[in-house]
Amino acid sequence: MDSKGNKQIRVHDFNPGQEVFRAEVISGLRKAQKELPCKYFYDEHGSLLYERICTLEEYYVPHTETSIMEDYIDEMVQVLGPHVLLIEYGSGDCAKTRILLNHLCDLVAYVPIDISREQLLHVTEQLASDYPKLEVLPVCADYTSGFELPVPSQPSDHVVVYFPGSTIGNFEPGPARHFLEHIAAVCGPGGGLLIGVDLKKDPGVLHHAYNDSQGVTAAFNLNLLDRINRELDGDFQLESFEHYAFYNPQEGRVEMHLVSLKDQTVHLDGVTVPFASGESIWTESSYKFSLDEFKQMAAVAGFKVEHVWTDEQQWFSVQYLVNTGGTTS
Ligand code: AVJ
Repeated sequence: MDSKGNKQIRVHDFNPGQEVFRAEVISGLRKAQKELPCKYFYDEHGSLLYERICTLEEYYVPHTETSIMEDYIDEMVQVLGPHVLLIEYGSGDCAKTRILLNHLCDLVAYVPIDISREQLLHVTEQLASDYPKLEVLPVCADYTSGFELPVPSQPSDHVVVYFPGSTIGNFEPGPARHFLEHIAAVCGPGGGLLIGVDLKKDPGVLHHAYNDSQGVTAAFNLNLLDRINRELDGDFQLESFEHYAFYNPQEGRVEMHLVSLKDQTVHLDGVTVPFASGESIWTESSYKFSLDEFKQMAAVAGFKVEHVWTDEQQWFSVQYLVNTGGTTS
């Protein structure tokens, strides 16, 4: 407790830091197909823009996933079992997590992991006041690299990792499998993964979801260049780049790019990056799965699909996978 009687929040900090950001930006911009890691979208401003995307009707992911959670929460609680230690990868604003927190009454502790320190602190404060009895152990980390999990004060029956939003779709297929293997190790035998998985659907629906009429997704994409300008002393002219997103049916993914509108040279931190007119920086992939494709990938990582919940249109799925205790790869 501090002098005002507030609980002190201790964040376990494994944030990659500016050096790693700089190195990843420079190496990405030196590739033949220029690219930037999508995890860097989520600075303070980017996290706010992402929250705005999540309120758009066209971006069907959050409202579809939330309604699946609300419709089937009783079944989910049954399937997850008692005395769970809940770990969330990429907790963000924790909107969907609250549905779980409200219904998993004998939860042992909740470990939100996020790359955005500001948001993590803010959310932890809110949870502390809304769920005074719940032990919340925040971890600031890039969960694609290693970090240590905090130890809760009570023992748990098993670990459940929560990974909503179809963030798994932001990984390329190989890394996605490895990431699932890593989660299987974190869960241990008897543990499970509650995961949001976006499904293949009409490309027109996908197109509107990533090209919203208010331009919020475009602003979200362009904020990455603005962040590089601010944090790495870059001189990207934002008006000389354009948001471009499309569904690639061959690869089963939505790709987001930033296209250079002219021949130009950009500088950052002493590095010069040339752009030809029409050349793009690939900033995000968002893979869409069939239920069968996902089941196969999960199996290779050592998970068995225990339960699948979907919406009526079969646009999105929430799935509970259990660790079968040994990978088949
Ligand atoms: C929800 C983080 C997976 O790929 O759909 C939203 C983020 N990008 N609009 C997705 C995103 C563009 C996103 N994730």
